[in-house]
Amino acid sequence: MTAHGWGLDVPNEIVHELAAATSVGAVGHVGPDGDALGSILGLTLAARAAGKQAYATFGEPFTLTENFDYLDRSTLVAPGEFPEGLDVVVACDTAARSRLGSVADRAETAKRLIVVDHHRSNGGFGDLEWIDPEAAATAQMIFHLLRRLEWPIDRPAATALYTGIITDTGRFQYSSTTPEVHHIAAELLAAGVRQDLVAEKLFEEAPFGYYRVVSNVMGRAVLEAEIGLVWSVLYHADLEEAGIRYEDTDGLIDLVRIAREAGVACLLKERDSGLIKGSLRSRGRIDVAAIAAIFGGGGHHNAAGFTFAGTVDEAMAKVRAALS
Ligand SMILES: [Mn+2]
Repeated sequence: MTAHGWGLDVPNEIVHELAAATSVGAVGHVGPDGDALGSILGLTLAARAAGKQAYATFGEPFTLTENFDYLDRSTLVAPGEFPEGLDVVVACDTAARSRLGSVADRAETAKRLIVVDHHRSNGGFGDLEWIDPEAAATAQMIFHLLRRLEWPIDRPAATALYTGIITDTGRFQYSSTTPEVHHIAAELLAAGVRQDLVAEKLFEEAPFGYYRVVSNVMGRAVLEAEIGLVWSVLYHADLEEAGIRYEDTDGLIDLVRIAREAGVACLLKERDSGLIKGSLRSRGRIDVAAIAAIFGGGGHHNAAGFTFAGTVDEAMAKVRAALS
């Protein structure tokens, strides 16, 4: 096997710090996706089962879509209730300190802050770091870490880790889906994950108002075939009209990006704060993390994001300039 032979590359120091800890925290990035949430819950549920005090959180806004209702969130606390001075806090799936949002200061009161992440752009912001861009999901790294620790991975923890893997691999579709990923998924299923229920909740359920939002966003999509770009915009008014929340729109980019004529897809989302959140996807030739970096954002080669203070036209002008 390569360096990715079944978790042999977990740094020993990180294993030792967690094994010795009495209290363990895990924090994910703001607006957590399945991987951030699955990683912090998987780690803390296993820590609690191993006899540790365990707390998970993420920065404000402290809200989650109902699609995650099937997850055991008994270790999850609001950012204001996340204890200070924990023995170890692990920042999961978080590419930069700023992505911790309102929980960053509290996380840093830990005796040891450990960063576990698979974003190539992660420059490290902890006392100890394990950054592996080859990992398909941070949850995959947490799985290896738990195996090394010999902490129990019961059904709730396995379900959380499975959630991270299935979301970050696009349901086992992306090139990051190695034989090892399937091997881990098999172990998680053996631990009792109900993959049929997970898939139904994550991918086959949305509020009815989502139909209108899809209709609006897909209806205003623009193809710029000469530069291989397809893009659209979600306006804040779309959400108000449909009566759904921003958190319910994570899957929109997967619809915008299907145009055969485009190698790159961009979805801009207007936030009520006046900022624009941009999501970028690539079919592989173009590194969209490099485009996101122009805006101060980051991510992966094929999937990246950024926040922009300006107008839709200004943001698209920068994306076009990067592509031309
Ligand atoms: Mn991830």
